[in-house]
Amino acid sequence: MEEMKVTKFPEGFLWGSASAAYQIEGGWREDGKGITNWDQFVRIPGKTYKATTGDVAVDHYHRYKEDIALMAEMGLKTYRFSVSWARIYPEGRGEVNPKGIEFYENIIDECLKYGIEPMVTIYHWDLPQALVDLYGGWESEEIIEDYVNYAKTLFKAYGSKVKYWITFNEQNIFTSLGWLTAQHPPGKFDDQKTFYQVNHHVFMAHAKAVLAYREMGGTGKIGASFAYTPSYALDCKPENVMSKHDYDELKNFWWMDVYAYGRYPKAAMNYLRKKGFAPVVTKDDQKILKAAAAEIDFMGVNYYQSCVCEYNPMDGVTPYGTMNTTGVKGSAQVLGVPGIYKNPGNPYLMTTDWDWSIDPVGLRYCCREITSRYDLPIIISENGLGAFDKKTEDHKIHDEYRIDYLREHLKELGKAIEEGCEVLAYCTWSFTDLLSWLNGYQKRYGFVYVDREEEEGATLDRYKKDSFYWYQDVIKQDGENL
Ligand code: BGP
Repeated sequence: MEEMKVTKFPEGFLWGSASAAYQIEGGWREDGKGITNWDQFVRIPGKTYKATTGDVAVDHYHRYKEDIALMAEMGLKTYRFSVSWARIYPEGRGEVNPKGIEFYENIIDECLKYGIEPMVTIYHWDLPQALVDLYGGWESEEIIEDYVNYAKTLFKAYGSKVKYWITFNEQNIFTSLGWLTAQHPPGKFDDQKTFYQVNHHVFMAHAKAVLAYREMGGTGKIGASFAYTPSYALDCKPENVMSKHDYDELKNFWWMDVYAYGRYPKAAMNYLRKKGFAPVVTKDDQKILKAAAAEIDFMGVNYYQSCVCEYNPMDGVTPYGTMNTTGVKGSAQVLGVPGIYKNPGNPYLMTTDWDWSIDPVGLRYCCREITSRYDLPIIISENGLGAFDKKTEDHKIHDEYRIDYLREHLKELGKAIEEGCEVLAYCTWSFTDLLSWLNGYQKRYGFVYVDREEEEGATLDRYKKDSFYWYQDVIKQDGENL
């Protein structure tokens, strides 16, 4: 298609940034908060980089005013954050903890004070451990009711102030790492049958929460955030093109089709039936998924990288191998599913120190695919660069690589908008530096540097990086200076 010039982003475009409770808050046992699955998991030796935990994180629990003041100084239009279920319901169900309700109320009010639109993620991976002990967490369909009850509590408490709701963050990631690769709680390995059933429970929880929101009169926007890794066929060899198609059905449309259409992709479902991994889906479930799909207002996209698909023979690579959690470039392995696809590197793209490909066009591809396949508005709920940042002696952080990364992605997003995609918001990951689940504190994403290492004890002071001033200017000029 003809090259388009990036013009102004739409009126009211939400320039934003994002975080998640476990990764920033700390205060892990304060004010009645219950223990979560992550509080337990990080204590298992070898699970996280240098045994890092979110016990203190970047102490946002006590410094939220300072952090939100920095957002206001930057001119942020929206701040996406998550609520920790265990602060609201320490046991996952039962008695509400008023201190938990109050904490997020304060955050929301603080945002509104500066004209920053709060965007709330209801579930960003930290689950009350009590529900795991009680019935196995997401493995039991009992959790659907508890999740919906928790979501309704948030709608009731904050519904008049919050207009953007994200039911789940990256369902595809937390379930894959939880039940296939054992890297997230509950640390199960290659349990495909449970993986698909767990996903079905999450879909039902999402759908019932969306319907509950509408029943309660919610007039804001609601949807889920999907970790979208778009794919390119290695070349025009037909079996490689088919491997891309299979990849998309199994790794992308499996989630997005359910959110947007309320049904699973057919070929993928047939494949899983043959394998004996397909979830149990009742007629009633189908109705509920369809009803909820008609009610979602956007597709949330977390975009970091694209991938390449090549046919993978039956004796080829498996989905399990070393992941780069150290920042030592080149330590990740090529993975795939025998008989279907594998994901070799892309020779046309550079990679980050954690071996993630850097592909601004991939972001545009995501938007175009969603627009043509689902015709839904889009919220880019995460996009950013994890890097080693260095603070100079005079407290400056010259992260021009992050500016380059974000600028190039925003240019492509601008083109997608020009081409007809309706994009409501763009949230960078992340505002302050924070804990990377498996990669410790050394993998930094923020506009604001936080003085802390893997070990506790540093000042936790905040310093604005060069990218802070750059994004401030982008917002001021509504993207015209990109
Ligand atoms: C997404 C998560 C975020 C964040 C981000 C960066 O998958 O939603 O919580 O962690 O990825 O990933 P990482 O910290 O692994 O670099």
